[in-house]
Amino acid sequence: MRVKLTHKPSVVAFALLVAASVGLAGCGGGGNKQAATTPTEFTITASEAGKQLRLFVPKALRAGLVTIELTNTGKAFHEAQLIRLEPGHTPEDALKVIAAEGAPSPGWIHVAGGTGPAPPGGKRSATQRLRPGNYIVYDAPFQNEGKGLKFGLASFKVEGKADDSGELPKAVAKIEAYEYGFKASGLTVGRNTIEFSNTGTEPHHVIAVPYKPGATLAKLRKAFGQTGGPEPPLDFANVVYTARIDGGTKQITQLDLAKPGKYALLCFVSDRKGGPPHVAQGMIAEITVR
Ligand SMILES: [Cu+2]
Repeated sequence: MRVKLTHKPSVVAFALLVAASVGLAGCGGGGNKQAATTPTEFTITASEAGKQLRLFVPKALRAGLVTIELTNTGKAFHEAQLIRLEPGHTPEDALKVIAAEGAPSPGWIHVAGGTGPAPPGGKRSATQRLRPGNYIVYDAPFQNEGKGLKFGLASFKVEGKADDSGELPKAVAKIEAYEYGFKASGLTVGRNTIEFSNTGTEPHHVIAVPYKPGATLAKLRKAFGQTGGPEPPLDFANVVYTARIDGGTKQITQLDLAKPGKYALLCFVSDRKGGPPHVAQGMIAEITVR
């Protein structure tokens, strides 16, 4: 497996980030008093300071239906993976778990959606529920690999009581993830608004990658099913993906499919008990986009 979707965060980078954050002005925040059925807007702005990815995130919002809007004002890719931490656990604790990809995941850390990557100057949003708790936003897009960039990190609180009121917007295109596969329908070339649902019990995301000439589902299964196998015949220059969501949750978000043809849908997340990424357990599907 040569394709990695996480960075190994360095303790030094984190220390620098904390030091840099001390000088930050307040970034607004607070609850939104609109009707309970209207998603609360939660705006995240991302850029860079040199090689350091930077996130500007409100300090708090109320629980319930939320639209997370990521605006990339920088020159690199940015994403906003939300992670909920149970009381008594710090962002530093979470970074150690993130660094140990494939190791068992402790019970106090939960992937919680957010957005996949937005290109430089681009936007990405996700509408979903947020339950009360302490969250971090983690920004380490696959597209930035090998560029010497340091991941971005921010934290915020979701306040109030759990709120199940309101409904997610409707989406024509749907992708459902479960152990271990995908069901997809309604995807077309260009910008898709999708309902991404996780009907399993493990965390999942969906990565969509165009086939390279000569690729077949059988070749992909072989390439991803063994370590040190052949390079998967996929066009990773045109990869798009969603944030990771927990079992039993869903969100409305966007997936930009640049060109027509066959795509692989993949999941690189591991089970909470640890082990190989789901793609190595057969979590691959083929779709044809027109
Ligand atoms: Cu998965």
